[in-house]
Parts: sequence; C-alpha cells; structure tokens
Amino acid sequence: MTSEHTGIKTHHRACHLCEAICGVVIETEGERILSIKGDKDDPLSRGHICPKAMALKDIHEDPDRLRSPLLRTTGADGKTEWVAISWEDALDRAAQGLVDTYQRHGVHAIGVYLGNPSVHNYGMLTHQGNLFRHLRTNNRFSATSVDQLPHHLAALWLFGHKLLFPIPDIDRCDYFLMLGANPIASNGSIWTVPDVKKRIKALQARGGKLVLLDPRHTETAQLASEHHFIKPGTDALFLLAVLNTLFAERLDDLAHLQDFTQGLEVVRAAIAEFTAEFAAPHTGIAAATIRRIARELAAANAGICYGRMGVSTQAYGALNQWLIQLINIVTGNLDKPGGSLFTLPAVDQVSTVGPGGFGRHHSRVRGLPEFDRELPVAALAEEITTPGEHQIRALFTGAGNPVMSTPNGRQLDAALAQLDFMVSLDFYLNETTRHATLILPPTSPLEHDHYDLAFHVNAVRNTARFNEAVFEKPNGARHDWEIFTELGNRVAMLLGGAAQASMPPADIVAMGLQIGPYAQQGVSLQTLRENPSGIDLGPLQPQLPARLRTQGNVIRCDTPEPLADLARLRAEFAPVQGQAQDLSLRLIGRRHVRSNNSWMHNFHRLMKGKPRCTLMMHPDDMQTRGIQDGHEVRVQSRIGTLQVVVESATDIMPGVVSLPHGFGHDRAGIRLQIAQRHAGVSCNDLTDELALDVLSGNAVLNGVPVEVVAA
Ligand SMILES: Nc1nc2c(c(=O)[nH]1)N[C@H]1C(S)=C(S)[C@@H](COP(=O)(O)OP(=O)(O)OC[C@H]3O[C@@H](n4cnc5c(=O)[nH]c(N)nc54)[C@H](O)[C@@H]3O)O[C@H]1N2
Ligand SMILES: Nc1nc2c(c(=O)[nH]1)N[C@H]1C(S)=C(S)[C@@H](COP(=O)(O)OP(=O)(O)OC[C@H]3O[C@@H](n4cnc5c(=O)[nH]c(N)nc54)[C@H](O)[C@@H]3O)O[C@H]1N2
Ligand code: SF4
Ligand SMILES: [Mo]
Repeated sequence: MTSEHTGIKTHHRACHLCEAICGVVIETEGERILSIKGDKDDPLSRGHICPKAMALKDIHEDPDRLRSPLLRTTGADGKTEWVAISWEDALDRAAQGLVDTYQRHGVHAIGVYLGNPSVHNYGMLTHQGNLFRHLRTNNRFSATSVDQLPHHLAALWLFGHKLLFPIPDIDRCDYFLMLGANPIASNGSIWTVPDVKKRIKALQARGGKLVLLDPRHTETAQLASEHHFIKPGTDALFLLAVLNTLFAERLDDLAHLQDFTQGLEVVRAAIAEFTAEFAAPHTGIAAATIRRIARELAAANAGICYGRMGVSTQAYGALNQWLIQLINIVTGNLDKPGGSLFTLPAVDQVSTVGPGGFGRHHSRVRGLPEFDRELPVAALAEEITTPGEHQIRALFTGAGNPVMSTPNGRQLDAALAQLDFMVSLDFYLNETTRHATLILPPTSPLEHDHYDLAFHVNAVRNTARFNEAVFEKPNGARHDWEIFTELGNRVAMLLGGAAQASMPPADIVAMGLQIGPYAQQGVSLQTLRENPSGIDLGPLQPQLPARLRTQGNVIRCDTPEPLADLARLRAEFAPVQGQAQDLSLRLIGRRHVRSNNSWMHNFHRLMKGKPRCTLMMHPDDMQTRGIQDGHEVRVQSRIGTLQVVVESATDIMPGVVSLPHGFGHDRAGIRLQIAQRHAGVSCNDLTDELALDVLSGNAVLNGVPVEVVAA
C-alpha cells in the first residue's frame, strides 16, 4: 500500500525472530523504516509484539551486516584480512572447495551445521536440498541437538512423526502444569503462543491454574499460580511420581483415547518403584505436593502437561518428553480441547516430509546415534580433530553460531581453525564465521518474502499468512535459497552432473497449499496475498486416531528406548531418607526478552541498560564462599574456567547458579561493534561436550556441575 502524497508505504509482515511469529505492520519511506507496530488484525498474534520487533529495523540497517561475499586472506603482516569479492567468484570458490574435499577424502569429510534461524527463513528449508542432495554426508549437525531433539523423539515414538507435537491449548484449559519453560521471556517454544501473558491471565481469570517447576523464580513464575523450585536434572523423577500417582490412585482415564492406545500396563509395572516419596528428596518437592499436583491435574476438566528447554537440554531430556506425553495420555488430555492437540497447518509438513528416523548410523568417534540424518553437535569438534577415514576436513555452516551455542565452544573454536576449508552462509562476521574461508551473506530478512513453514506446526491456533518482501533485493544480492541453488548447481557440474532450474520458495508454498487441508475452502497463495494479516483457520481440533502416523494408527506407550533408560535413572538416584546430599553447584541458563541466542547483541536499543551477562547466585551460597554481590567470581567446570560478575538473587534455588548463553563476544577478528562493547562470557565455555542425554544425544546445557570462588 502506498500513499501517493507522502511516499509512505505500509507492509504486513511476520516478525521471524522467535517462535511467536507476531504479525507486524511496518511503515517505510524509500529505504527508511519509519515504524514497526503489532498487527491487530493478525488472527494469531492479535497485535502483540515484544521489544525485539524493532530489531527488524536494526538488522536491516546494521552497518556490520555483510552485504557482499568475503574471502579470508593473509596480509603481508601475516594478519587475517577479509577481501570483498564478486558473487560469481565466491560461489565458484565455495563449490570448488567443497568438491576438492569430496574428491580427495570422500563425501563424509564434509561437515554441515545449520543453526536456528534456518527454521525461521522458509527459503532455507525449501532449498537446502539443492545443495545437500549432492553432498550426502553422514556428518550433518544442527542446533536441534542443543535444543528440541527430545521432543522430536517422543513425537516419533508415540505418534509416528517427528513433527507431531501436542500443542498446549492454553486458551481453553483450566490446569497447566509447566516444567522448564519461561515463555514470558522466550515468548514460547514448540508452542507458538504470541501474547502468552494475556493468555495466562485469562486462564487464571477463568479460575484455572498455572503450576510451574523451575530452579529459578522466573518472569513466568512471577505470574504462575504456584511455583516450585526443582533441583536441576531431577524432573524425570517428578514426572514418574506424577504418573505413578495417577496409576496408583486409579486416576488414569484414557477416555476418548482408549480404543487406540496400547502398552500402558507395561509402563505401569516398569515405573512402580518411582513413587512421590522416591522423588521428594532428590527433586526438593514434598511427596504430598507431588501427589496433590497429580490429583489436581487428573481432576481438571482440561489439563496440560508441558515442558521445554529446561527439561529437554538435560541428562534425561528424551525420557522427560516421553513422560510428559504419557501424562497427557493417561489423563485423557491428549487430543482434547483445552488439553494438548495437534495442529493442522495449511501447508501440512506431516504429510509432505518424512517421519524421521533414529539410530540408523552413528558418529565415527563416539558412536552417537543420528536422528533425522543428523548427529549430535556435541560431537562436531572431535569429528574434525580426530584423524582417520571420514574425518571432517571441510565445513559448511548456515545461519548458525556453534562456537557460542554448543557445549565446549572453545574446543570447537580451536577445531574450526584446523579445517582445510569452511564456507559460511551468514550475514555476520562472528565467532564462528571468522574461521570461514568464505562468508556468503544472504539478503536481509526484509528483502525476501516469508511464510512460516515451521511455526504454524506448533501454533495454538490454525492460521496461515504469507508476506511479500518489504524492500527490493539490492542489485546482485542473493537470497539464502538462491545461494543454495547456485552453489548446488556448481557442485553438481564439478561432479559431472548438470545444473537444475529451481522454482522460488513461494511457488513451493503455493503447491503445498494446493494439496493442503484447506484447499477446498479456497486457501491459496492468492488468497493469502489478498489477506496480508493472515487467515484464521480456527482453533485446534481433535484429530486422532486419523492424524497418527504410527503402524496401525495406534499409540504404543511401552516404547522400549525410554523404558530401558529407566535403568540409568535407577543408577543415578538411589532411594534416600530425608534430603539428598549434593554439595556441588549446578549451572543453568537464562533467557532475556531483549536477547535471542548469540546474534542479537549488536543493536543498541536491545543492549542498553544494566549488563545482563551476570552469574545469578543465591545469597546463602555466596556467604558460604565469601563472595560479595557485584564482585567478580571464577566459575569452573570440568572443561573450563571463566570470570564473571556475580549478582545476588533470592529468586534462584540455593545450590543453583544461572548464566545466560550467547555472550562472549571478545574473540579476536569478529565484526560486531556493539556486541564487542557488551562482550560478556560464553556459558558454553563451561558446558561439557561429554555430558549428554545418553538416550537422545542431546546436549546437557542445564544442571552442569560447577564450582564458584571469589576471583
Ligand atoms: N528472548 C528470547 N526469546 C527466545 C530465545 C532467546 O534466546 N531469547 N531463544 C528462542 C529459542 S531458540 C528457544 S529454543 C526458546 C526456549 O524457550 P523456553 O524453553 O521457554 O526458554 P528458557 O528460558 O530456555 O526456559 C527454560 C527454563 O528452564 C529452567 N530450567 C533449567 N534447568 C532446569 C531443570 O533441570 N528443570 C526444570 N524444570 N527447569 C529447568 C530455566 O531456569 C528456564 O527458566 O526460546 C526462544 N525465544
Ligand atoms: N548454554 C546454552 N547453550 C544454548 C542454549 C541454551 O539455552 N544454553 N540454547 C540453544 C538453543 S535452544 C539454540 S536454538 C541454539 C542456537 O544456536 P545457533 O543457531 O547455532 O546460534 P544463533 O545464535 O541462533 O546464531 C544464528 C546465526 O544465524 C545468522 N542468521 C540470522 N538470520 C539469518 C538468515 O536469515 N540467514 C542466514 N544465512 N543467517 C542468518 C546470525 O547472523 C547468526 O550467526 O543455541 C543453543 N545453545
Ligand atoms: S515475541 Fe517479539 S521477537 Fe518474537 S515474534 Fe513477537 S515481536 Fe518478534
Ligand atoms: Mo532453540
């Protein structure tokens, strides 16, 4: 829309920075962004935005954002120099570097890491295959294994598809049991729930309850009806105790799930010893409280059990996510309005992408299982540094910063320096891409069109929205999808194949809509273009058993892998009388609404105010160690030591300390001027690449044993 007189244009857009996918209205004049406001007409986000929405402008205008390909060279003084080169030259060199490695050492000598924003940028999802189908390496990695891998596994095991996530229907529930999530800061995850604060308040106004378990009294805890501290890494015992209580007190009621749910007798027998009394001393939550929570959940008209990062990135991540869904099943709250339901997105990935698989091959050095053709990223460094056949010698990274985001980041930092070749698809020169031979910067997010292929899958309501680009693509620039395509074609030709034409991502979405579940109702790319705030497709609906992708369309609850994993729990936690003794401190993470992983620290308006990279510690723990508020402390784990300012906090559980991740921007040679002024330290210089949820291969980023001393 253009106003003839002023030249001011109005654009409808999704904010793609987090999973809430808020609709925004952006006003521009020429190349300038005048304002970014919440779109009240968006049927999902209803006008909500958070302070990060303005970062859409900051990213676009950031002088540090790379606009042309860079080649790393060594100057006469022996120092690294980055030279801007043409796109043709850059793509030729990138393809040649990858193919050289392939021909010399085999395809598995090429590693791939894809980061979180690749899921927020639909062209990266639709077109990465244009490159990777020519490079079928076993050494693929992504941010999944420092994040939601346990959710995928639970979905695959119980429902038959990695994307069949039960989504909390908060708007219609009356009891919400939440573990290890902080949606007030994160805006929700594997749960696209813009404006979650209003929704929690509405739940309480209806007489409902939010019960939260978290080792920190978080922003979400401040809103919760009830908050309980839980000792990091012990949630499996709590969840087992809830399930056990439901069985023991005959509160289990499968209701509408009865006809297609099997195997619960096996589960009931296997978990008989894990009572509330067993869990209490380890978790720090009284047995009577655990039993009461189980009873309240069972008694609710519509109840939800949901857990996120805090329970997936810990030692029992997959067991936790499986138990959470068993609790939803046993209380008859799965696939029920007000419980947890599956979405039906307009482009239905459950029907168009494969279900995923597990353990079909293993990492070379440590023998860790693949999931969905990806290996746990905690193994990336050792796969680069350990000599032998299939050692990684060339790496492709796209939209990721694993040096900051994966356990033992320092080790990976050093490993990247020893690669023969590395190419990074990214618009920043950061802690990871500084090791690249070539950096290929795509267009700015506002220069390409947008459809949320991923996050409609996780949303509290079925809606669909397509956004046109806000700005025209600058002359010669390439979108992420074009880079994948052009690079893929060059690789193909060097390998003796042929280049292939490729349709733009919007055309692929158009096709997806055409074969999608709302095509009959007239939902097409055309109708989405005509309704730029999005189309409402209604609340989540019960869909079982038809939506299941399991054999015979049944839910088999007696999943062998998590049942076998109970042995690990037994070995770690013995029955105890009184409080369990554990003198070590446990490190957990922390998110802030004005930050996003490692890459949103370069914008003044998000960084101003009090420094946020501090170690939160309980005053009792400080006192016993002679530590004073605001002073520097040394934090030590198995893999490293770092120095950081301590912040006294009564809202953290004694025995637990918290440090945000994504900081540590003091590494040499990065080009992030504002972030460098707020450098902080990297939490992942403490997290341990050997500490995994053994069942899934997911990294343990929460509950890391550390010692803290005054510096
Ligand atoms: N502002 C902001 N928003 C974001 C992001 C961001 O960096 N900043 N990142 C985005 C991404 S990629 C993701 S995956 C999501 C994550 O979304 P969430 O999972 O909602 O966010 P977290 O803040 O990681 O919440 C995890 C909580 O678990 C708690 N916790 C730690 N250990 C344990 C434990 O052992 N047991 C229990 N019960 N709790 C524990 C922590 O104290 C924390 O409050 O957020 C997304 N949104
Ligand atoms: N200790 C600890 N570690 C954690 C977490 C934690 O809670 N604690 N959280 C984990 C989680 S949940 C996640 S998801 C990971 C994130 O891990 P990563 O995805 O590896 O890291 P990000 O910080 O998201 O880095 C994103 C990169 O993508 C680039 N980028 C942004 N948009 C685009 C785009 O459109 N195209 C391209 N090509 N590049 C783009 C940015 O410049 C940046 O370099 O971190 C994990 N690490
Ligand atoms: S909550 Fe904030 S960052 Fe997330 S999509 Fe909405 S405006 Fe963007
Ligand atoms: Mo994430």
